[in-house]
Amino acid sequence: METVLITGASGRVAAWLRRHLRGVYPRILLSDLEPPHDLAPNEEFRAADLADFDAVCRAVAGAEGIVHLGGHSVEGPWPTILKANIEGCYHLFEAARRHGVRRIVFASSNHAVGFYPRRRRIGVDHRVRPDSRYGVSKVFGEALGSLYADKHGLRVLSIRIGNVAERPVDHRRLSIWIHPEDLAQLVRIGLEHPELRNEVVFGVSDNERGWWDNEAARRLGYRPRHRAEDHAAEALAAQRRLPPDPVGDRFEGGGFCSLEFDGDPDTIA
Ligand code: 15L
Repeated sequence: METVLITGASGRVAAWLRRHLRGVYPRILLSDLEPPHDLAPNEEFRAADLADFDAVCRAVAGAEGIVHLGGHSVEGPWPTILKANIEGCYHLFEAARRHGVRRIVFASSNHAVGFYPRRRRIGVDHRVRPDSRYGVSKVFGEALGSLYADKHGLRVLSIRIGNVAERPVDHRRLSIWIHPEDLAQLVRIGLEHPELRNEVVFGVSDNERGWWDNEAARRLGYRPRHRAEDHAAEALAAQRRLPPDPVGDRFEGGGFCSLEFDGDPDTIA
């Protein structure tokens, strides 16, 4: 693969990915509303608002693979989620189809399944349980990936990312954390694996306290190099400084579950 487009290129996750993918792909296209401040010689910035289909087409032109990190990255009001994550994701897949892009790696999220209780171990075949409008938009993106793979032959990897950071920052993150280097490994699988058609995997490091069966990723060759448990003492100390969250502490999605919550947590089996 010669030319890869990264959307959401000025964000935190993109900055780590660009670092870990340096030297892997000869030409990197970067799109976002504003340029990152540190363009490398093989990187080209293309400004694009995901809500603007023509701008997305211009950003996509010439790419063979796309890493779609763009959009709104936390819970937000419906108009924001609708524009950035629903319409924006559709624009991205449709622009990719029209421009002959071969592969898309979609940054899905653990919030597609955030309402599973923490004691349950789940795999990618369990039904979705979004914990927010944001989580619903990630389910939508995975569904688009499935449609474009089956109908148009695009190769798609949806990565349900836990929490990307250099270290896990609290108790919940000891289960869902992914080191940027491990995320880069999954992204490369999405862009390069010869047998990939359409898969959903969990974006998580080798975490002893993990909740997810990541067999789908293992089958594609994923071998995470980082372990949350190596940082357990710091993460648990940080957790002790946080206030309790009676709803969020029961479910995988944490604080996304307790936002606006007025249901009955005891009935969520
Ligand atoms: C996500 O999907 C968000 O993009 C990120 O900001 C974190 O909140 C993460 O989930 C998480 O669950 O920790």
